[in-house]
Amino acid sequence: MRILLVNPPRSPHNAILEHATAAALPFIHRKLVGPPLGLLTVATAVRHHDVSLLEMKAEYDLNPLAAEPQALLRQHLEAFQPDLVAITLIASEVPAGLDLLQAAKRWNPDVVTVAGGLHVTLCPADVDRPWVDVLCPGASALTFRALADTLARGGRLQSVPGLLLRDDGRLRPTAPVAAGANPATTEFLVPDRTLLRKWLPAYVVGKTNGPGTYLFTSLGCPYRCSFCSIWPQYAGAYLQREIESVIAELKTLDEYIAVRLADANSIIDTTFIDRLFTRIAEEGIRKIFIMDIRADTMAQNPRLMAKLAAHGLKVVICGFESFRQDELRRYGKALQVEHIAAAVAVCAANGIMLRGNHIIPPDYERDDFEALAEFAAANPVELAGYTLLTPMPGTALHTQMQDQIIDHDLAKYNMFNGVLRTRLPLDEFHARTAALWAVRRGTRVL
Ligand code: B12
Ligand code: SF4
Repeated sequence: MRILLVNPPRSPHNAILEHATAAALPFIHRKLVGPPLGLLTVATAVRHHDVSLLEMKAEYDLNPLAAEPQALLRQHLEAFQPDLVAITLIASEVPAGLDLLQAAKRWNPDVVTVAGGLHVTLCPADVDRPWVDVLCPGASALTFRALADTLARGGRLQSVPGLLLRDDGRLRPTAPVAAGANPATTEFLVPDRTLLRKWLPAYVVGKTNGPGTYLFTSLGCPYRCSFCSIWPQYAGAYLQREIESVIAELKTLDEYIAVRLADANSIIDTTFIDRLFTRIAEEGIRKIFIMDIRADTMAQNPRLMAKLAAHGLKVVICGFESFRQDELRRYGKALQVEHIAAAVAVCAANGIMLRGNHIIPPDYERDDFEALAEFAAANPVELAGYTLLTPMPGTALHTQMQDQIIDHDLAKYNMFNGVLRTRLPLDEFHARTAALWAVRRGTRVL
């Protein structure tokens, strides 16, 4: 089987960026690119076939001279002549991804088109198009292997569990996958990073002088924030890897200088992470680590944070979400506002760069923007982010706010576009959010 795996381009829609002043522009990330860990895991599962990766985020998003995505795909189709084209989809990349699968089908109607990833797991109906032959929801690398192997030997896909198959114009499920499969332990596959060699320079993080990569130590999250897609993706489960499996993977990452733990939450089990970093030290593994850590976890575990910093933790990404307790409650975010200031202090004390993200709800008025700007200036971090409360399809928030959605174009569901009815005029709402991006390190450059 010749299998082409496609990481689609980022959605170009960014209303915050469009409304930004020159002072805020440099801080709003537009071309943030990282290795597609899910697709690389899928690649490992089918490594015994002939596999090619088209990484459009590196190939297209970062290259102003690149051909348009459809033309790029066409070049790859001609050069590689795949039998199967598979794509990974998050919400905002669904429209572009569907167009690419349609182009593949037009190029050769015999090509089998497959969609997988987060959005396929949460909302398969959104991907139901006549030119999409198969959906692979869930952590489906091994399902995809069974699919490819079955096609290769001329078998019937109806015999492969875990698929949604187009049959007589409709998507029909095959048998469910066996219960108890665990993609973090028994079914863990080391992502095939060799497919990324060509794009390594695209993955240089910040001012480091080498590429970075991602690695997960856990999947899912035990918390239940209403706006979050991650716990619905794993049906509420939290799956942790084994420490020695993480160490073994880290030992394969010689060409990478930085490692971002792609966990929803890098620290749920403090004992696990403490032991992991003891082992990292014992093995002499030296990396710049980037981790997503909750503010309360940092506030309550200053000694652990100091230990992680001593062994390479340099950047923490943290969802502050709100500076108001009632808003946190509204989002189902089990966090105390005072933990934010404490987390800022813990990071400052340990030389850790903190990226804190605030969520802007649609009912914010001028006073609310002003109050948030004051809070952000009083709690300085290396880079503060301000994204819009977005009812991602498949989340509890989407169900709660359905009647307030004014824009259903999935390409805008990347947290940078207002899709809910706002109190302020939408242009002003975007402009005020954009202006907040200039509030950093305690300085207001408004
Ligand atoms: C790393 C990461 C990134 C990286 C790069 C990701 C990439 N693929 O290029 C960076 C930092 C660049 C990034 C950017 C963005 N991200 Co992001 N990101 C993540 C993060 C932290 C981890 C993803 C991951 O690697 N998971 C581990 C892998 C193994 O899982 P997986 O990808 O789901 O793949 C498995 C299955 O889904 C399935 N699968 C996946 N693809 C396919 C394809 C086929 C064919 C098959 C068969 C199976 C299959 O099998 C895989 C193996 O089990 C998640 C949050 C999280 N912890 O999950 C957010 C997350 C995916 N990102 C999100 C968002 C919104 C974005 C941005 C739009 C943010 C922004 N405003 O700029 C951008 C745009 C996307 C981009 N790529 O540039 C949201 C998506 C929400 C949604 N419902 O769409 C998430 C869930 C974060 C959140 N808090 O909500 N992101
Ligand atoms: S926002 Fe963070 S803490 Fe809340 S459910 Fe999602 S990953 Fe977990």
